[in-house]
Amino acid sequence: MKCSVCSKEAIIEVRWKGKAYCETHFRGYFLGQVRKVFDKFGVKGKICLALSGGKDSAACLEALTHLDVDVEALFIDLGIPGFSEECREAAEAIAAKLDVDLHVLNLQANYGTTIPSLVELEGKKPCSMCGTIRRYLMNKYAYEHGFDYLATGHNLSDQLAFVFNNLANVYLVPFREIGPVLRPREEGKLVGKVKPLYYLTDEECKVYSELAGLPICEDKCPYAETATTNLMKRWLHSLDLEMPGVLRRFAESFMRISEGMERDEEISGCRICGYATTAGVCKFCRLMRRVRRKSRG
Ligand code: Q46
Ligand code: ZN
Ligand code: ZN
Repeated sequence: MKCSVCSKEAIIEVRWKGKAYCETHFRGYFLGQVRKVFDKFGVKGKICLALSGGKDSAACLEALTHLDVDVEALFIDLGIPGFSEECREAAEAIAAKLDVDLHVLNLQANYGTTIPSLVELEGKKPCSMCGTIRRYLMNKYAYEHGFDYLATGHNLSDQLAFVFNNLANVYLVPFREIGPVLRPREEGKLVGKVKPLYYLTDEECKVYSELAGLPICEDKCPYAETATTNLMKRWLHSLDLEMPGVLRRFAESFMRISEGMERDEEISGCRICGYATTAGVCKFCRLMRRVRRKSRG
C-alpha cells in the first residue's frame, strides 16, 4: 500500500477518505482534523485538557501542542489500586515530555473517597459514578481556574458508542451533547467543552500516539469490562470495516437530529455547590451526601 500523497510506503488506510498515508502525511491529516474542530467552531482561549494517561488524551494533548492554543492538563486520581498510580505516572511523563503544566486532583484527598469504596457503598455500576465524578470535577476545576474550555480525548468511536448506549437505554438527554463543541453556560458554572478528536477513530488515535512515542499507560481499568460501551465499540468497528465511513455519517446524522431537538433544558445552580443541575441538587452532591450518610452508619 502506497501513500496517496507521496507514494512512500503507507502505514494506515483512512477508509472514509479512500486514502492511505505514510507517517508524515498521516500526521498532517490527523492534525488537520483536530484543527478543523477549532476553526469551524471558533474555539479560543485557555484550554484545560483532561489527561487520563491513556492513548487518546495523550494523542490529544500532543496534537494541541501543535496548535496555537494555550493548554494545560488535569489528571484526576480516582484511587483505583494499581491502575490510578500507573495512570498518574504516565500522565506526569506525558506532560513532562510535551512540556505542558499538569495539575493533579485526588478524589481521596479532596473528598475522602475512591471509586472502589463508592462501588462498595453504593453497589452501583462503577462507570456511571466514575463518569459523574469526573465530569463534575473537571468542570469545577476548569471553572475555578479561569479556563475557557475543557478538552477531552473522546474520539469518534467513543462518541458513537456513548450515543448508541444511551439509545439502547431510551435515554435521549445526552443527545444534545453529541457535537464536538458545547458553549459555556454561566447559569450552571459550566465551562465550554471541546472534543478535538471528534473526527478521528480509535485506530487513528492509537497510531498517532504510537508515532508520537508518548509514554502512555497501557493498563486497563479493572472495571472496564463492566462498561457496555465497549460492546458498542466492537460492533461499530466491525460495521465500519464493512461500510467505510459509516461512523462519520452516523455522527453527522446525530448532530443534525440533535440540532432539531429542543435546546438548552433548564439548568440552575445546585443548592449545595452552585454547579449545574436540572434537579435542585446535582448528581455529584447527591452521591457525596449518600456516601456520608452510609459511612456514618
Ligand atoms: S476509569 Fe472509570 Fe473508565 Fe474505570 S471506572 Fe469505568 S469509567 S472503566 S474510562
Ligand atoms: Zn506520504
Ligand atoms: Zn452540587
